[in-house]
Amino acid sequence: NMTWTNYHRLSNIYGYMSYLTTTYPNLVTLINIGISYEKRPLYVLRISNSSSPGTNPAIWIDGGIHAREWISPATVSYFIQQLVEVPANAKLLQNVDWYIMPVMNPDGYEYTFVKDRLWRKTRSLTSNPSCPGVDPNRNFGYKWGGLGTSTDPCSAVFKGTKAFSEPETIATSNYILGKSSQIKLYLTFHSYGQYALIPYGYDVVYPPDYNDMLALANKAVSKFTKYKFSVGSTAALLYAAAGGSGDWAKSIGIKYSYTFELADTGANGFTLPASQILPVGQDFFPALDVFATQVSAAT
Ligand code: 0X9
Ligand code: ZN
Repeated sequence: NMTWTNYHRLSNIYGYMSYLTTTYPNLVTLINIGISYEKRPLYVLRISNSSSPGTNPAIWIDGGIHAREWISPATVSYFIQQLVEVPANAKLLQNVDWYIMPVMNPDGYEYTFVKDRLWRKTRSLTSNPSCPGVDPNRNFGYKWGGLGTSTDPCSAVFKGTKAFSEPETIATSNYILGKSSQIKLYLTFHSYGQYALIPYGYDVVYPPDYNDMLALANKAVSKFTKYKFSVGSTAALLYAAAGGSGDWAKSIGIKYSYTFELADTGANGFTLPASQILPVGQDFFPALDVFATQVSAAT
């Protein structure tokens, strides 16, 4: 019941995750890590061929932080399909566990189907009843409230009332923290612009191991044949924005943390035609091999 020729409602994506769990019980585990503001479950899929899952070095992937960026959940669920259902890709599971959350902001995602295609934020009540929602990518707890954030609930980059005010961001961060010694690499998928963004984004500040992070990102994007990505420091290449998940992942000690802005570069923007889901997914997938190789070599 899953395809990559159309964008799917949340129930379809969750249905596919639960189908995989039933069909491949030795490979796939569905983990409910919490509940959204509107009481939808927050699901992570663990893919592991290990007899004791949780012991291999791991890669975390999330999508759907921003509701309108539909290519993100579509691409992340394509990765799931490739990792689980294509036997030729089993080598990517060798000594690596994968934790994949296709839709971090399910309330916002559903809202883009039923009410407002260009909604970005969560759907929580704010101090202004006519302006719901917090920008989840301004709500993570590292340099929260700094540059590129707003205190105005009506803003698209409203930071919330405190770091991790949102059930979606606190559940995600708590889950990742619980696995932080296992998770060696953090990938978060957004659109659009075709960027591979390296921390930090809160300001033009480079981590001490920036060059390691840059080298791996360059190796990954060198696999792409169709879409050309720009690689660099978030704040230098894009703009300064504090409270992003990529900065937070780096701050808790995950050495490799990347924010990918998928296709396109603006022709369609957030409303990328569904005919590009497969091209985007297929072009990106070989980069996951680069990341898996890096993570498994480090141990
Ligand atoms: O502004 C954002 O949250 C991201 N761009 S988007 O168009 N998808 O909204 C970029 C986030 C970059 N990362 C950090 N600022 N840490
Ligand atoms: Zn985004």
